[in-house]
Amino acid sequence: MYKALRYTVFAPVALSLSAFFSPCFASVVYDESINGDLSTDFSNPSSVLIQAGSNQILGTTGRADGVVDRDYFTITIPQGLRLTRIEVLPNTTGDNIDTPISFISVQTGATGTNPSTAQAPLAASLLGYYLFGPADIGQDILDNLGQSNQLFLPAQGFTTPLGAGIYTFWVQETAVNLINYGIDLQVQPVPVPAAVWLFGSGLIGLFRSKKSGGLQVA
Ligand SMILES: [Ca+2]
Ligand SMILES: [Ca+2]
Repeated sequence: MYKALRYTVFAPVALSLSAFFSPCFASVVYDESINGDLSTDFSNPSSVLIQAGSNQILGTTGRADGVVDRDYFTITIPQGLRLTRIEVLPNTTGDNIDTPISFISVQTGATGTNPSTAQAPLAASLLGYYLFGPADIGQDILDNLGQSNQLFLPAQGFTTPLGAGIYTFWVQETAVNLINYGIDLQVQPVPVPAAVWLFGSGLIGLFRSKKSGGLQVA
């Protein structure tokens, strides 16, 4: 009985506790200066492997020799995890010639939307989009993406966090030069329901009582 309980009750409790108390170490999962340019093809995004905790993506976008470098990548959030925050990293420069903001979007599925699609249906195909830049460094923009259903060209919108599933991101800057960007996709375990916590706490107390010669399990 205790062996089964260890996996059904104690394991998720321990997972949640470790996630709560563990320090948040930065972890770079994709660096274009090392791993190469993220796919510029909306129909074939790069796959980026993510895990619980920090998932930093560092890249460049903008124009190189007059050609826009779009960056598309797909992540898979497994069952039991969820995307809670997207933090803009200090390397983000934005367009330092004009308005210092760049485009980012997220949508469901493993492919992006053809960027030549008319603006309204393009926006409607996205879960959310946002214009980010140096002013957002250290800030969470996942909630901004989620609120883009309120914009003039509305996306679908969503409430944070984003649960298990396959998602494709698109990052783009149309500046005449290349700019740097960095985002940290922060993934956390889905919290254990309160009822399971109470059940687990009760069993732990029961187990201690039994070991001390107190209350016996029938
Ligand atoms: Ca690219
Ligand atoms: Ca790039």
